Amino acid sequence: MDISRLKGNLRVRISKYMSYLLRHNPENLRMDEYGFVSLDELLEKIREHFPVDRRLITEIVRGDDKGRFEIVDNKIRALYGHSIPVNLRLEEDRDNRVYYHGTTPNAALKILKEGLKPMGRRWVHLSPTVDVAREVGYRRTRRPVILEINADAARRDGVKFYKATEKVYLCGVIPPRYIRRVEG
Ligand code: HQG
Repeated sequence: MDISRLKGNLRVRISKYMSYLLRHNPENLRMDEYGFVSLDELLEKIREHFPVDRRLITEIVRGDDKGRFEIVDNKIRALYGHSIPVNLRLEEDRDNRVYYHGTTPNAALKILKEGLKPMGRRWVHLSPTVDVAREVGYRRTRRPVILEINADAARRDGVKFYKATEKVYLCGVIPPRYIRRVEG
């Protein structure tokens, strides 16, 4: 990846680089089947590009507004967003009766016809509230469309939803019959 193109302050750029390595391309890092790499190896790799120490990495992880990463023992992984195959072993969520998905008007039209698909990632990403979905949508458009997923009905038909973080839930393909437009 072209590190010089990463935008934001130092912490944001480091976080984006971590997301790149842990979600999409670990390069020479050894990653286990659950998506974890050694924190020391990651640190060494980030140091090739940024002046960091272990404390800064743990601060970035702890202070992350979306809980993007998880540190367990001396290992670190991304909790969502992967395009590479990993077995996250997340807990199934049976509490939320609906989820939301914020997207562009164009994508929303397609989704209502074909269903929600993971596209470039391993899983479809859903939000627990309209507000969170709106934030996700704002990444791509000034006028996000918010779709509601009827999780109760989908679960009855065998669909499973997994909690990645407080703000991100993951699932496989969602057929259009469980999806309706609620805003935008
Ligand atoms: C769309 C960020 C056409 C889908 C965010 C989305 C999130 C379809 C795009 C997390 C489609 C995929 C994930 C279909 C889905 N036809 N378009 N059938 N099905 N789409 O980035 O959910 O900051 O892979 O609506 O905040 O936008 O990186 O998914 O627009 O939490 O931590 O295809 O990534 O978090 O885009 O975002 P993405 P997403 P981070």
